[in-house]
Amino acid sequence: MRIDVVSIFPDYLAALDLSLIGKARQDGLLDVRVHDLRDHTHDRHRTVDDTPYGGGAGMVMKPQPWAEALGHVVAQGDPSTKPRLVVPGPGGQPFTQALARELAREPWLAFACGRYEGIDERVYEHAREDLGLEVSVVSLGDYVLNGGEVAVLAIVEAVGRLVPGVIGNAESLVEESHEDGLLEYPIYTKPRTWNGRDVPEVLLSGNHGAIAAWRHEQRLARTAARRPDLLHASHGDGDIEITAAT
Ligand code: 6GU
Repeated sequence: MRIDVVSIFPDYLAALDLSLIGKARQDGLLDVRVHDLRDHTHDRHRTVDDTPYGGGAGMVMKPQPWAEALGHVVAQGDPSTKPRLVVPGPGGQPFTQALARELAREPWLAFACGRYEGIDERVYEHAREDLGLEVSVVSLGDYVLNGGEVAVLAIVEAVGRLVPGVIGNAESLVEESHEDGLLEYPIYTKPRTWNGRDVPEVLLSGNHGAIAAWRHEQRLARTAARRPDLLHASHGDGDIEITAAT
């Protein structure tokens, strides 16, 4: 998968050299390219923002550097392929495991990191109508970050680990929180007694049926306590509502 990221703080994305994603880049599974938006300005001050029409607090990112940067990214691919453009922002659709799976199937993603109050709306229209890109505005949750960079780190990590080959043991991907609508069960390792606390007896029993039943109960209890909203969420894409608790 190819991933382009445009930002005024390219150093923020240095973390993509590390850990699993860094390894996947070394292995040639992910081709990540980070671009400095200011390389597409032409004034002495390398200006990327200006005051909002209609008034209001904060600054708005100017359309011209964005149009040029996106044109530069698109021009790097062959004419038949285009990236899906992901713009992180608190006003976007929620980023979920389902969306991560969807994005992991794309051959090419481009991320536009906004700062300040956001990017001039005409950039989105330009990307869709003139460049022919599918544009998705994506939010990590109901709180405000200062810019899209931290969100891109999260999204690329969540998506990158779903790209075939990035995680050696594909089985570890299925037994995870949010893969089937319930949170994960509690886990333990050696020693059997630590700090006066014992590992739950059932896990030492060797009774795989009992262990599976205990883990399922734990998942339900934990989901009810921490994320009751998940217990009544509909799953899948059909018209039948399946309740996770059943
Ligand atoms: Cl994706 N971006 C910004 N700037 N703030 C956020 C967010 C994203 N998700 C939640 N808050």
